[in-house]
Amino acid sequence: MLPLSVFRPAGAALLLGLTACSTAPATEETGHRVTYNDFEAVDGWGPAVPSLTTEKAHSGRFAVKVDNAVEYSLGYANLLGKASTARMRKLTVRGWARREGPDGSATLVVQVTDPAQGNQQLYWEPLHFAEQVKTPGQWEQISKEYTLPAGLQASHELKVYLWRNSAAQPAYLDDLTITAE
Ligand SMILES: [Ca+2]
Repeated sequence: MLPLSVFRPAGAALLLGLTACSTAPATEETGHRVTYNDFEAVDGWGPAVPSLTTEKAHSGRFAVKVDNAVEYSLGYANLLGKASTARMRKLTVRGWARREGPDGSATLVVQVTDPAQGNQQLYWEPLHFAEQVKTPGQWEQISKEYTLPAGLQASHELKVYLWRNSAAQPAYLDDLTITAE
């Protein structure tokens, strides 16, 4: 047996590791980060954001919400060439989501359009809350990989946002991270 003192540094390192993991996504972040938003620094900047709310938040005070009055949340929208210098083949979206009732139709949308062609839709893929947000009234981690189609160009636009869809009760999103490979 090794003397106990040998184990102390390892034990300390393990504790640090556990502390770090408690706030990190459960799944390892791969690729490079395109963007992150905890919605804490949005209030008061630029035009009013109807989806910004302090009703519920996973981090800090703010999250975004969709409900009967707000169809789409504040989202990420950027040309692919600005979102990433490398060609994106796969996107991973991670975040924390919450729905207030049994209706799980609220949807996190990943979309690519062509602004030069009247925003023609080139890609559209949903993450239905019903698939991953199992318990109403609780924050749950969501995560999905999106394989983008071949042929997308730097001038095409990536959009990621929360859509009410037909949800009868409010749905919330916070701490959104988008990574690309
Ligand atoms: Ca927040």
